[in-house]
Amino acid sequence: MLNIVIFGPPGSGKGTQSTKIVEKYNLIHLSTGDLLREEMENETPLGKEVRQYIDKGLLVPDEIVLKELYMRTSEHMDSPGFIFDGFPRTIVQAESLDEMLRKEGMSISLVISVEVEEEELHKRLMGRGEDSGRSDDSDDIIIRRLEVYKEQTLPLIAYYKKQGKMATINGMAPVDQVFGKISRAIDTYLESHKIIPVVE
Ligand code: B4P
Repeated sequence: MLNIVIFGPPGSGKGTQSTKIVEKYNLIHLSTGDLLREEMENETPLGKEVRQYIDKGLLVPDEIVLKELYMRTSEHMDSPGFIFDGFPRTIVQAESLDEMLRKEGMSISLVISVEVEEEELHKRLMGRGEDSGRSDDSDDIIIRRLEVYKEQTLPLIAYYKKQGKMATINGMAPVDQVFGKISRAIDTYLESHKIIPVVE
């Protein structure tokens, strides 16, 4: 199995690149952001609860995200692998993911960290806000999300570096160029572990 975590600050292009990775490597895409937004759009009780956090630029509590993620992961255990997009975002989430995979005889293969300068992140998210109308893509909320990223999510870099799983990619380039670099990192991993990707 090929299990990839795509990691980076808000607006670094995790969702954009995940779509391309899924197409090329035939993985199951699990975006906690998309799952939570789906609940919000459907106005479920869970959706109403998570909106309070997302609209303030805060992380949704670990127990909610973990429950949602486990449910979706368990539906696809026979797949060639997963791309975890925007998850984990805290050390608790990372430890729980490792534990969940371990119980299934699996582990994280590779963590792709996409690095983008803060000014560019702000510009991209403001641009997306204009097109998508996403409630968390407004000026002050973007600033809060970037602060939350630094406080709660950045420590994961050390966590995964210690495991020797981190590939750092410069995300300050057009989408296809960033994808080229990500593909090379994944292909290098596959070659060195003698894994043949499942392509349909
Ligand atoms: P997410 O849905 O994960 O969204 P994101 O981090 O804002 O965006 P992403 O990095 O995927 O950027 P994208 O490709 O769209 O999280 C939203 C919220 O959900 C969080 O703030 C949190 O509240 C909650 N949440 C989610 N997961 C959670 C968890 N695990 N725990 C707790 N809470 C959680 O790209 C952004 C824009 O840039 C787009 O407009 C795109 O077109 C553009 N772009 C992308 N790549 C580009 C490039 N190379 N050049 C120029 N523009 C580019």
